[in-house]
Amino acid sequence: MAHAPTTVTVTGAGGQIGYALLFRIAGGDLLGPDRPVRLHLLEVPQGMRAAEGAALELQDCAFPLLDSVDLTDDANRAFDGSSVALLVGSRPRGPGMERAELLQANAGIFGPQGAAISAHAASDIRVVAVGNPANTNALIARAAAPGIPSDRFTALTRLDHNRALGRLSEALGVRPDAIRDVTVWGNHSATQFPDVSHATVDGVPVTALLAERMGGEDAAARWLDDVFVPGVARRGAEIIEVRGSSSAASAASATIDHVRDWVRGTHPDHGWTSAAVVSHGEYGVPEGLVSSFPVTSDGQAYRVVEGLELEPRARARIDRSVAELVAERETVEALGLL
Ligand code: NAX
Repeated sequence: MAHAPTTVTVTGAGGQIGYALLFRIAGGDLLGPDRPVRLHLLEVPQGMRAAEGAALELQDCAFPLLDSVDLTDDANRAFDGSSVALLVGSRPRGPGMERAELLQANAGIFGPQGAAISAHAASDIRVVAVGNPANTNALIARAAAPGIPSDRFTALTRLDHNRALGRLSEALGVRPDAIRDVTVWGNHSATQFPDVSHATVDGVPVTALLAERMGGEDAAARWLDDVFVPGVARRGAEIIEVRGSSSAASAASATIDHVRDWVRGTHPDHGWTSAAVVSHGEYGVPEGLVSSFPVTSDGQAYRVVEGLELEPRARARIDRSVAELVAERETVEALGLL
């Protein structure tokens, strides 16, 4: 039997990630080749013309799965009947802007969007915050939607995860999909910790393979500390330096991966992936924070992979990133926004 169209809402649809995302969604990459989609695009008035242009191009693609495109600057309409909400539009950090100002400006976007989701979305709504500061934006949206189960609110760290896979693939000379059980922990920020201590290729630890290729365990450990971890965390800045603007196609692709694996389920043969989800206290991360963890999905919810041993150095790095999330939450609370 043919499926009814699923409503997918994209905020910031006139921006550069939006432009890279919409055509992938309409082409069937997000939900599958048998799932028609109804696109709801939310923009602010300044972004509306760009979003209109994208909508014209969507029509010109004649995608068989694209049921309709609705463009609005009203969040209540944008989230009406929505089953998937991609929260991309956000307030970027302006020159001289303090972190508290940035958090406040974005709370003014993500709070009302959370409330509109709560009031109008479909009962199976799943939300991913892409716009930065993504983890705390997801926390704010969730706080404004108390009636929706907390496991429906997530933030994107899949781009960081994919960046880690790309870098390891290059270093080891294997395909990215041959590497399993890499984890990105913590905040989508410079403090994030991409962790390979449980990662394997064909059952062989990645750390052992790196040692073999780099002439010993010390050299491999130095590469991980000095090149890999900061390189993954700084990749966004590197893209800006080289490309002249921030990651767009890779961010859109990671957003597709995040939702596709959530909705269709992760494959046991491929191990886990990384996503920022609401903590229930796993690995000592304070309850309620939206922090990145190793996760799998059964097609319903992302669940944290529990019981992994953490070396003291990994523990310290995770604690540092989580402390940053705690500080962001405290700032938002102090501003009376939670
Ligand atoms: P752009 O500035 O190209 O697009 C943002 C769009 O959002 C604009 O068209 C703007 O009009 C719209 N917008 C602003 N406020 C809005 C609101 N209240 N409702 C609806 N739309 C609104 O930015 P782009 O490069 O697309 O990046 C979007 C966000 O993704 C930024 O916050 C960026 O920092 C973040 N990123 C997050 C990543 C992640 O891994 N979590 C990686 C890529 C990216 O840096």
